[in-house]
This record gives sequence, structure tokens and C-alpha cells, in this order.
Amino acid sequence: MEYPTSNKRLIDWVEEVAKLARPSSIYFCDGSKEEFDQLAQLLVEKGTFRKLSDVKRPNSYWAHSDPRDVARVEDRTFICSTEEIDAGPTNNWRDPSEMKQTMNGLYAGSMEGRTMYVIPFSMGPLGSPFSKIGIQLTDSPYVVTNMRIMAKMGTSVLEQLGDDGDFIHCIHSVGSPLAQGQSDVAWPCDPDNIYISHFPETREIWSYGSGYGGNALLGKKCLALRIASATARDEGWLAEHMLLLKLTSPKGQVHYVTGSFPSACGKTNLAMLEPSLEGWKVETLGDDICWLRLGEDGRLYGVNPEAGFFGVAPGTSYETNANAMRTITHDTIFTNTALTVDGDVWWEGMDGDRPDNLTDWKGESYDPTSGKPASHPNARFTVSAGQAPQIAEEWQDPAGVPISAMLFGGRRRSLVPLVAESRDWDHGVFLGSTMASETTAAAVGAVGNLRRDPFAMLPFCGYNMGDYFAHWLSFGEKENVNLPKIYMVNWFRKDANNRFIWPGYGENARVLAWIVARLEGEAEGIEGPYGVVPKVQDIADDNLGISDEQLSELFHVDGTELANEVDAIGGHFDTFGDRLPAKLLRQLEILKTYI
Ligand code: GTP
Ligand code: SPV
Ligand code: MN
Repeated sequence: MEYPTSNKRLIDWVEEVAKLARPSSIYFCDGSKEEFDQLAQLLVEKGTFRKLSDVKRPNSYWAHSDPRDVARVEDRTFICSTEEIDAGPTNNWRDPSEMKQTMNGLYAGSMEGRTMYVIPFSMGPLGSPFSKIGIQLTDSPYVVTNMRIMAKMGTSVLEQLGDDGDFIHCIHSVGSPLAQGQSDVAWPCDPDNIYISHFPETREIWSYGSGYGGNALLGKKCLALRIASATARDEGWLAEHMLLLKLTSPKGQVHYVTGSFPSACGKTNLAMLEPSLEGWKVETLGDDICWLRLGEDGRLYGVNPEAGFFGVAPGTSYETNANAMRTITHDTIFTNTALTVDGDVWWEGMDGDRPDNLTDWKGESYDPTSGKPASHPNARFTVSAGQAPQIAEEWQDPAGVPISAMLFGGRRRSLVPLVAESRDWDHGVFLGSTMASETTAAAVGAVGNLRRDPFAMLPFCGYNMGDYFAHWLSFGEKENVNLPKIYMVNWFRKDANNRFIWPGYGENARVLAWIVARLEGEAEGIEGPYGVVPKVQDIADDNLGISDEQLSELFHVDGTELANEVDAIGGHFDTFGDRLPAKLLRQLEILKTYI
């Protein structure tokens, strides 16, 4: 076959995988719009895609997955380092050669009857020192269409790679070979045999059995977080589960802010925020992943390595996230939302009444009396970041942007205050390392259980989390650095009636405004166990509409609860054994003094 590259490493590998998986053909993606349209048409013919109404939602498609393949599968996600200790206590470890043997068995013939697509992609602006090139081999055209939105993809990446450039090898198969004459299903997968495997030492990703989201779009969680975090440790930078936004105050002060929140805990919402406060402006640079490096001036610079948003649909409305709604008016892929009779999409929490005669996310006629939602809670939209009206003009700047503040947060119904400023870098790292959050539908499993999710990286850290804490601390030990301030935030405190106390969304601008005032040395605060919290009058005014009592509840730290938290953190830290940095134990001792 004729290849559009003379990169021998690439050609040899493509041929080797094809020999194993036995696809009926091999196709190199060029990343063009024509190619996307052809694949979308193919997916329509296969029944995977439904084209939405060109009046309601031009150039957009709706897909629904196999109901057994709807989210990331954390217990089938593996870090395959030579030594088990290098995967650490928070990851599932497998011996790399054993895993390869198992998966070679699964890949054998797994692409029969299908095309193997070769996707050259770049995470990060092409040619930037931040960027990484990956090649994904996949038998899923659905994945190709999504990858074209989520990463820079195609011929330009092959050109950048050149004749002898190296790349991160990513193999993906839905694990559903077709015998001769066998007809296909709309969403092929092998849900009983899912493996999402990472080989951080050889920088390879092998994924099998799922076609959904982070399991299958390998540039995202697998490359830009799990593999990149391990590379970042070796090379002295950070790969984080963070949004990246640009904040402009009424005085014209510009600050770039990151936010680490666990999956489905508000990154997309905060990144696209429309401030409730007069004169403030938020622009988006990224909503899920940020790569950070120290610049020559000692500041930390961030880049969003992605090219699109793979955002949670349910709960998205003009009320909660108008910018997201404006972004997804056209050229968007929707997966596992509901479908309306007039060829549009719908989900729980969208503005207006629920339309009649919906098709639910399983493709069946929706019964409103069933008590079940019409869209899956982890239904998502895939959309190009470039078409977002609020995108910051510098979002693809190869040099990145200098970060002023980093926010860490999770879903905590009590204890953790609305906002607190860490005392120093080590304290900030301690806050990150002890983060906990109630689980969401973004991963398969129970929802609403409180678990430790350090730095929102529990499912995404590609090496020993104890070493990861040490890596974070190492930035504070460098000379001539001017690091961002770290803040803990919590939008999710609830009252006795189980209702959120804080209105959130656009009102989170009040918290951002206080943070800017702190950065500019214009606001005072009150010292407490989590650091410095605002005086309530600096956060609230009469427009907010919540009582003084409720406001003080947002900052109240109960002594008994804090004592329990200290115990829980002790247990959490114990799991890291001698990989836990001593500095974090010292921080825990400081926290104890507040009980
Ligand atoms: P991933 O894409 O899974 O990494 O998640 P994300 O952090 O980008 O999640 P997203 O912003 O899509 O959060 C979705 C969920 O958080 C929805 O249930 C929202 O309603 C909820 N949410 C976001 N911001 C707020 C807020 O300020 N207050 C409250 N109460 N809920 C919020
Ligand atoms: C997350 O779960 O944090 C996501 C969605 O951003 S996925 O890409 O499916 O992992
Ligand atoms: Mn995420």
C-alpha cells in the first residue's frame, strides 16, 4: 500500500498492528472537513449517527452508545510500569509484558471486517515546546470524527513528525470483529473485556472494548493526563485535570486562573462563566486539561493541549452556562442525550419545558412516567473550542499564559469553605493532596460517595501519587520562582434540606473577584484551618439573595467534623507509605492545631 508518510517507525508499527488485528483495510486520516463529512455520512448509514435538523442544529449529529458503554471504567484502567510501586496505591497495576500478552490475545483479529484508521494528532499547538504528537490506530469511525474535534489532527501532524520523528503509540479497538457477511451494530463494543492500559515507561496506550469518551479518544485522559503526567515528572512540568480561564476585572487587570475539579464537578461551567458582577469578563482557554511549565521569568505558564470540549450535557442551559449553549448551536456531536421529534437534542436541565415524544438516550421512545431521565447523566457534546464565542484570543499561544491563581475544589456538602486562600505553596499542595469529592456519573459506579481525589487526578495520575505530591512540592523548592497562589473552593455546600446554599454558576464570579482583590493586595481576610477566608461582606451584597445565616454557614468549619477529617486524611496519607513527602505530614500537624 502507498503511505502518505515515509516515517519508517510509523509504517512498521501500522503494519505490525494490522498483521495482528487483521482489518480489511487501512486508512490514513488527513483531517480535512471533506473527510469528516464522509465519515459522518458513513456513520449515518451505519445507524451510529443521526443527522440533526439543519434548521435547529446545522452540521450536527446525535449518537447513542451501547447502554453498557457510557463512561470511563476506572476499575478497568491500568498503569503498567515495570515495578508495581511506581503505579502506586491509587492505580490498578499490571506487569507490562503480561498485559501486552493478554491484550495481544484480544487484539488478534479484533478489527476483522473493519477499517483501521490511522489518526496522526497533536496535543498542544503544532510546533510548541509544550506539544506532544500521538498516533492512534482505531477501528471506530465515531472515534475519528470526535478526535478531529478534540485534537489537531491529520496531514499537518504527519508533516511535523517528518521521516524519523517519534510519537506516542496509541492502539484502540472496539473489540467487535465482523465475520464475512455479518451485519454491524450501531455501537460496537466489548463491554465485558474492557482494558484501558498505559505503559508510562515506553509511552504507549492500548485500549480495547469501549468506544466511549476518555476510554476511546486516547489523546485526552490517556495521553494528555496519564502518560503526560509521567513524562512531566521526568521533564519537570505538570499535566493537570484543570480548566484554564482569562479573567479581566473592571479596572482592566488580567489574570489567568486554573481550576482543578473532579469529573463533572464544574470545570466546563467555570471556564465558560458569565459573571454576575458588572464589568467583569471571563474568557475560556480550556475546560479539562492544562499543561504547565515554568517560564524564564519564574512564573508558571499554562497551555490547553486540547482543541475541543467534550462537555457534560445535562444541566447545561442558557441559565447555567449560556456560553456553552451558544458554542453548541452548530457543528457539534451529541452522544447519549435525548432526541426531539423535530430533529434536535434535549437533556434534563435544558431551558424550557421538556418536549413531548422524545427519543431517550437508548434510542427508545421516552416514557415520562418511568421516573428515569431521557438523557444519560454522562451524556456529552463534542465541539471545537475555536467556535466558542467566549474563547480567549491567546488560547493557542504556543508559549502559554502566566498563571496567577490555581483553584482546587470538589463536591463537599459540608466542612470545606466556599473559598480559602492557602498560606503558602506547601499548604496549597497539602490542600490539593487531601481533596475529596462525591462521585459523579463521569465514571461507571456509585454516585454521591465521598472519596479522596487528590488534585482531581485520582483517575488520571500515571505514576505513584506519593511521588506526584513530591513533584508538586518540588516547585516550591526551586529558586527564583513566582508561583501562583492556591485557593480551595467549594460550590457544593448543602443546607439541612439538602439544597445547595451557594447559587453558584455566574455568581462564582464573586469568588473570582475576591481572589483578584487578594492578588492585587486589595482585600483582607480571616485566618482559619483552610487558610484565609473572605469577610462575608466582601463576597455578598443585597443582590445575592441569601441570608447572613446561610452565608456564614458557607464558611463554618465544625470542630468535630474537622477532627474526623484530620483522621481521614491521616488514613489517606498512610496508604502512600514512605512515598509520602514529610512536608505533607507537617501540614497535617498544623491542621490539627485548628481542632
Ligand atoms: P469533566 O468534563 O467530567 O471533567 O467535568 P467538568 O468538571 O467539566 O464538569 P462540568 O462543568 O460539566 O460540571 C457539571 C456538573 O457540575 C453539573 O451537574 C453542573 O450542574 C454542576 N455545577 C457546575 N457548576 C456548578 C455550581 O457553581 N454550583 C452547583 N451547584 N453545581 C455546579
Ligand atoms: C472526565 O471524566 O473527567 C471527562 C470525560 O472529562 S472523559 O473524557 O470521558 O474522561
Ligand atoms: Mn475531565
